[in-house]
Order: sequence, then structure tokens, then C-alpha cells
Amino acid sequence: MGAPEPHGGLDRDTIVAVATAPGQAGVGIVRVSGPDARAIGQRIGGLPLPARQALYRRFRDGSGEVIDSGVLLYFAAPRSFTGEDVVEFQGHGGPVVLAMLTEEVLRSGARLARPGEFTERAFQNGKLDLAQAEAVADLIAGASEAAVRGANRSLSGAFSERVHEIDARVVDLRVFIEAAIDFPDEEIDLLADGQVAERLSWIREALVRLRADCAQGVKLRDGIRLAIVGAPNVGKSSLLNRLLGEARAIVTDIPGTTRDLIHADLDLDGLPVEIVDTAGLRVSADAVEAEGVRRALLQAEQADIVLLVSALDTNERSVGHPSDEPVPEGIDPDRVIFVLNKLDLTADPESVRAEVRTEDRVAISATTGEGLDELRSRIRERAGFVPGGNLFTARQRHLLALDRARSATDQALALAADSLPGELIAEELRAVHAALGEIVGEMSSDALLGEIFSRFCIGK
Ligand SMILES: Nc1nc2c(ncn2[C@@H]2O[C@H](COP(=O)(O)OP(=O)(O)OP(=O)(O)O)[C@@H](O)[C@H]2O)c(=O)[nH]1
Ligand SMILES: [Mg+2]
Repeated sequence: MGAPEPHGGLDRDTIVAVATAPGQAGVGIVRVSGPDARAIGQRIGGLPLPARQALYRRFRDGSGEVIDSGVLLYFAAPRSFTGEDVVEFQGHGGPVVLAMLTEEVLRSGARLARPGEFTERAFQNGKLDLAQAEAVADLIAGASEAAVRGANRSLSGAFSERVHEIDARVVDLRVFIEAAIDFPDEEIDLLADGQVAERLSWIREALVRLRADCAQGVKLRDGIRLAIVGAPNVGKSSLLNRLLGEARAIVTDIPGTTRDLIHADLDLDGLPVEIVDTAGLRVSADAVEAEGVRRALLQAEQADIVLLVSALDTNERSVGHPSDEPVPEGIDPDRVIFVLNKLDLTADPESVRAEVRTEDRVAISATTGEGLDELRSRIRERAGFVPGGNLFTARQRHLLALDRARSATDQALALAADSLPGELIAEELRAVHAALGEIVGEMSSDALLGEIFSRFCIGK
């Protein structure tokens, strides 16, 4: 006591947070990490405190009064999530009792953890690399089963391994080139025999493949936004309900039924889709409906994909080319899938479907479910999402880093093709290495780390 911690600094603090979600639950966990964790565990939960054993204990405050009772767990450094001494109080999941327990840990010398600080420490102590740390957040936030599985793959290192595999080749090649530079007499020969270009091509191809998988991973993590728009009464809300498999939105035969936005989440073969049903588009003197239409158009402008719905009328109006259905102003036509609904109203659905079938048009019946599978696969295609496989979650920043790595590799290839000096190629390879290092956190700035971890919740 009294003597300053040998390493000093904020990161040697002992931190505490409630690790479970707020609200009432069967069990609630208070997690403590840092050099004093063990002493705090003993002070509140009693002696002795052997590592990695579930101990049933009373948790007492400073005056000896019982706050709660439950399971006390101690993980000795470095064999813990954070790599530090960690203690977990697994008590009853009530917000007040957990707050009292946390308060007692704070009184014992810990401080409240910042958002993501447990995971940040795991990263700093080499338990996880940065891409894996991000996967922890993505696993918790996973919006579909496939997204959770993908986050697990990233967490177990599937993505990082591929980054490391490429990076190892980059470093090898750099060593080779730099060695050649050290022997100027031989440099030209060493660099001219095509080996450098060949090895650069391998790196480039691997980067291209990884980027493609990574782009899938970003979709898996972020999902897409889908807006259903169209004239009143064409069956937009019926389509929403059909896609969700539940009667989420009110459906009536009165045009103008939906007036406000209806948001719902859909798991489309693993692709998380945030879907919004909107008010039917028409000019209306009704202020409420007009506002609904304004919001509908705004959603359509912001969506990744717009389902522009029209309907066969009972007179079996013949179906023409997609351009028959004017795309409302402000909506990017490339994002539109034209949906012709109420296919069940025609006596000859085959000919309608034959007429309709183009890349961006689908005929369906929200009532019978006909054409829905095709619509789902169109949405997936348009989103560029290929379900299944060994997908891992990834983020936009990973894509940007891979793009930088790719363009530096291209530069290096161009230099090699022109037989330019090895130093210049080595410099580009350094840039490739730096970009790859940013993904796994080996070359990341404090600002980037701060930004990533601050988006976690407290307790993670
Ligand atoms: N026959 C047939 N009727 C449908 C189909 N889809 C919807 N309808 C009917 O069309 C009417 C309008 O459906 P809604 O889903 O409320 O239409 P909407 O586009 O949401 O309408 P607004 O909210 O007013 O813009 C209802 O009577 C539905 O039962 C379909 O595929 N076939
Ligand atoms: Mg509606």
C-alpha cells in the first residue's frame, strides 16, 4: 500500500463494471480487472480465493453486512479475458443490488471502466488482435444467426489469419529486396528475374480475394436498408407482413391505410435487413398523409434497395416495361427493384410472369406468397450478398485498409515492371505492411483505437 504502482498510468488501474444487461434477471455479473482484483475479491467475497473455481460466497460490504450471495470466480493473470487478474461476482440480477456491489468494489479502490475497456485491455495484453476485439462487439450486436457465426469466425482469428498470411509474404519479399539492395552489384539481376513481379502478383491476388470476402463480411455485419414504396393500396404492407411472416402492419382495402413508417428487422438468409414500410405515394390534402408521403420518399432516398410496388388491377391491365412505373424523383433507379403485386388476380399468371421477368422486375402475390422466393433472391443479389460459406464479419475500415494495401501493391508492380530501383518497391511494400497492420492493430494510432473501443458499451 502507499507505494506507487510500478507501471503507473491509467491502464494499471483496477476497473469495474456490471457485465450483464441492465434490468432484472436471474443472474447479474460484476466484473473486476486489474492488479487489485484479487484483493477486492477477497475483501468482499472472503478468503481463500483459489483461481478458476466456482465459489459460493456471501458478498459483504465494509461493515460486514451482506449485500448479496452468489458465485465468485477468480482468474489469475495472464489466463483471463483481459490478461490481468479478473474477479467476477455472479450475484442476483437486480439493478440496485448490482449497483451496491459495484459501489463496494469502487470503495475498495477500483474505478469504473470506460466503454470497451475490458476488451481494450485484452487487446493491449495481446489476448486479441484488433480485428478480433472488434468481433467481440460484432458478436454481441449480431443481427442474424449468420452474423453471429461470422463474428465467431472473426473472433477465432479466421480473418486475422488471412491478413497475417499475406503480410508474411509482404515481409518476406521486403527482406529479399532489401537484401538485394545491400549488394548493389547483384541488385539488378536479383530484381530482374521476374521473381519480384511474381511474388507481388501473388500478394495482389490474395488481397483481391480477401477484399471480396471482407466485403461480404461487412454486409453480414451492417446489413442493408430496404424501403417498400409505391402507390396506395398496391399491397406494400401485405408484402411487409409476408416477408416477416407475421401481421406486423395493418392491411385494409382502404387506400391510405399506412400513414407512418413501419420499421422491422428481417433475417434474409443471413443478411440482416432493416425494412421499412411506408405510406402510399399520392398527392393528398390531408396533412397527416402528406407528411407520411414525405417520409416515405425520404426513406426511399436513403435505402440501399427500394422495392417499388405496383399491382395488377382486376382488369388485368397489361404489364409493360419497367419504365412504365416512374421512379419517384430523388430515388436512385439503380437501387430499385420493381415489384408487381397481386399476381393471383390474373387468370393467366404465366404470361404475366413471362412478360415481367427482367433483371429488375418481379411478379408476386403477397396474398398467396407466390414469387416471394424469387424476390428474396433478387434482394440478396442486388445487395451483393452470397449466403453460406465461411463468412466472417468485417468492417468498412478493413475494406479501406485493404484498398490501400492493394493500391500500394499495384504501385510496386508498376515499379517492378519498369525495373525501377528496389528501394522504391521496398517503400511500397512498407505501405502494404502498414495497411495490413492497421487491420489487426499492429500499426494503429491511438486515435483509431480510442474510436473503436469507445463504441463498445460499458462492461464489455
Ligand atoms: N388479391 C390480392 N390482394 C392483395 C394482395 N396484396 C394485398 N392485397 C390487398 O390489397 C389491399 C391493400 O393492401 P395493403 O397491404 O394495405 O396495401 P398498401 O400498399 O400497404 O396500402 P396503403 O398503406 O394504403 O398505401 C388489401 O385489401 C389487401 O388484402 C395480393 O397479392 N393479392
Ligand atoms: Mg400500407
